[in-house]
Amino acid sequence: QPKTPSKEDGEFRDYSHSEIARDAATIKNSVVMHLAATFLRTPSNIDSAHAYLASAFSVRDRLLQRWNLTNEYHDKIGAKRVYYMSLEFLIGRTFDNALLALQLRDEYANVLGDVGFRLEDAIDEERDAALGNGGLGRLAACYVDSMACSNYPGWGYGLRYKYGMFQQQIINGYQVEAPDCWLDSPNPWELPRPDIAYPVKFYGHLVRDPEHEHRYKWESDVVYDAMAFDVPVPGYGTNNVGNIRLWSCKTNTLFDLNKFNAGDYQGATGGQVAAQILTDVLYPNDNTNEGKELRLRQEYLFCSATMQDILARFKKSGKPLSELPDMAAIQLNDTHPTLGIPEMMRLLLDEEGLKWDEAWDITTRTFAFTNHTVLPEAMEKWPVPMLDKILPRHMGIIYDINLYFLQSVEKKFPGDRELLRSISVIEESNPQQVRMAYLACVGSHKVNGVAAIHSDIIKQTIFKDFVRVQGADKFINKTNGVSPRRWVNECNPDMSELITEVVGDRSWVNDLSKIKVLEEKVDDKDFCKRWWDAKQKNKGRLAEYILSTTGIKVSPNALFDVQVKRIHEYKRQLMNILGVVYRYHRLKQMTQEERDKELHRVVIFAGKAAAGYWVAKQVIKLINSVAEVVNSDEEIGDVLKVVFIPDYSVTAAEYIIPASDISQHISTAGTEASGTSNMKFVLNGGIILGTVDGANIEIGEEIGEEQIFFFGCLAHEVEDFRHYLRFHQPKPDTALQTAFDMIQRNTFGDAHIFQPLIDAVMRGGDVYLLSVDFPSYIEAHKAVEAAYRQRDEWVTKSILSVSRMAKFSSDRAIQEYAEEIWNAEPVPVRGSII
Ligand code: 7GP
Repeated sequence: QPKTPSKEDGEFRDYSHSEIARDAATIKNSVVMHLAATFLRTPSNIDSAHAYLASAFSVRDRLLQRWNLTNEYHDKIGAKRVYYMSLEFLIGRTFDNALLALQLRDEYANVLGDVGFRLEDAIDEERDAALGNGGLGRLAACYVDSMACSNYPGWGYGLRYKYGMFQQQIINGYQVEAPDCWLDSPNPWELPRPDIAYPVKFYGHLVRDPEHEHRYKWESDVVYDAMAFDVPVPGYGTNNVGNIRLWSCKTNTLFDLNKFNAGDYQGATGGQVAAQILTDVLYPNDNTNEGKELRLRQEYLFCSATMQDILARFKKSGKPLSELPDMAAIQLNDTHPTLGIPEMMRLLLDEEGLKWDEAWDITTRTFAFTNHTVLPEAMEKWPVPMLDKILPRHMGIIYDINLYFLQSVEKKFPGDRELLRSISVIEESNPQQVRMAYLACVGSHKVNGVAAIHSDIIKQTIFKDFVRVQGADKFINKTNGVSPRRWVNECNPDMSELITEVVGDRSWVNDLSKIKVLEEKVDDKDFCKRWWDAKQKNKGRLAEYILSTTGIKVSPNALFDVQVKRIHEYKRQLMNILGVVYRYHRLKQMTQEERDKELHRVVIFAGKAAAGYWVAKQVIKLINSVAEVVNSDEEIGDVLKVVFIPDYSVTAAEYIIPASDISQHISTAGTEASGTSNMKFVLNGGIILGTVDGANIEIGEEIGEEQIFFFGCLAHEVEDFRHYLRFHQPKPDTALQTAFDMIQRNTFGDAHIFQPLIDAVMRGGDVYLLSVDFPSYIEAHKAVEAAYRQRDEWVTKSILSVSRMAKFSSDRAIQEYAEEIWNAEPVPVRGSII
């Protein structure tokens, strides 16, 4: 009688037996085998693209073996699974990450060397998986990375967009969007799973079950098949491999042979086209909501396939549905996957035949929800008529959820009609709208913000009434984090070597608290010099990247001043470039002798603007116009350079972030929920110039305020300033006025183009408070400059900062989620593979 394996019984199978050998000869054989059998090439007939592909496929074999073992193990011991649902996963490249995780980088470098290629060139052949816009999507990628590395049985769920984040070209200073055809070449990092597919219905009508109050049959002819693609997530230094399951719309069954036979060729493929478009494109909106019908259908396809998959996996365990919350935790990455809640209800009521209360209890104990923004323009709302037409059953369920919820509110606060109106999931506008954040909140047992200040703000604003009704305990904070694997170890090899030397080994990569010991090195002159040199080398690497992408030559000896993120009014790239204009003005007023004494500076921008976000696109044009004039001004030379690096991406960030001396995180206080690049910059030895906003605040608390340059008004002051500016003209200080004047004198080309940007400040109520914060912004820059001139102290700041950044590892964040929200435990796959 074979015994049933249990959690305690970790050794029930020795996984090391089936490990593919890791010796040089075996690896070489596998690369050569893939060259021949997967790509029809021989070692004497390859280019670096095939050198990359063959080695990537070989690495993938090793990863997939562990993928299988991990999932088999978790199934067998009945581990509780965590599902991170996100419409965005901004993964970037995988090859180098996988090599490091498997600790096979040197081995593959040698094999490639044998056939005449450099590993670095092979790595450069990989296209980014850019299935996300910005912070929210990259956070999801860091979180699945941490789940794998910390051995949580966690999966990501998302959509496999055929076209990811658009490619940004800069033409004549303007952003021009081109499609990101990232799947044009073979993608080693995804596995098509045609065996795993679920039907997803749209439209149609409902037939009520006369026997059961809450049971309906939903009939519709519009049914699409969502098919799974699995993306393995390498766990660093562990046997565990995570997974991101991405859905793609299957089209082959939709070919209409009858129409084809009748000669209607377009009609024959019409159904396929309609289905395909569902998972064709990522909506390029960051912190905005467009309310498009196609987007709603994407969201539902995603949610329905995911819920069906989760339930199917759970049902294999043979346990009763009431135990689902003990076996699965579902985290909603903002409101985009909120339809998962009514979809889970539909499956439990209509398909499984559960009673409402039972289904609702299971659902709310399984779901939790993360909010990522307080910007009103980002709040998802769907018109009731649209939802009712596309998803009639879900509209009915949402009405019922709301009805029972409002009844419970009425019981607690009898007669408070204003409260019922403001807390209702349905907004009484014309047409009525479903407030998705409210639905997500009602259907979840925990709601969290992403930095301390942000979690406080949501309790005082959008969820204020919910705190009253449901209690403050439901609303918690989970400060964001970033993966030390990608954002230090992979992107900054030289600094990583130094850290490893001080720690004694590379264990800090999975336990960032170990970097604390760096602090002891601040008085070690030799170490400080090597720290500085590592930064200089990174700056040299970025200078080359800038030259190759923009043609602009910059000196690594200048101060590198970086702002890279989505272009958005609240992030205030406009304030940055106006500061540059003012600096340019000052430099022009000086004599050559005075100028020679100035600190040389390279101001670096990168970031994409949503295709329909006109103001943001004008800001890009202004930056490029200023850059053109400043960079070609011979009087100015190397004293000031301005660079806009096109097509910002995860890979570009991996070059840019390790090379910054200072980086700017200058959102109007209270608007940036957290920010995550701020954490990456500091972890790479850069210093922050920022507002008292988002995670900047907690970074300051951790590293000490001497290590960070804060400026600007505080979040609690913003409302009063805005109120004042609604009725009064802003009073720009001389610096800001000077910048405006320079632009208006056509210094950077036709001033008309830029007038709307000035008007937004001077006539549009200055919503983002540029006129308020500009004077302290300029002062903060002066303080940065003075500090940078004291090289020793600067290096001390840099080392101290890094040593105190342990909190901002995504491993810490994931552990908190697991303990306080998911009630999930790490389940390391035993054996001795590594
Ligand atoms: C972003 C926030 O703007 C950023 O502050 C935060 O660090 C990041 O999420 C991760 O939590 N939000 C988005 O990217 C976004 O699109 C709207 O939010 C749903």
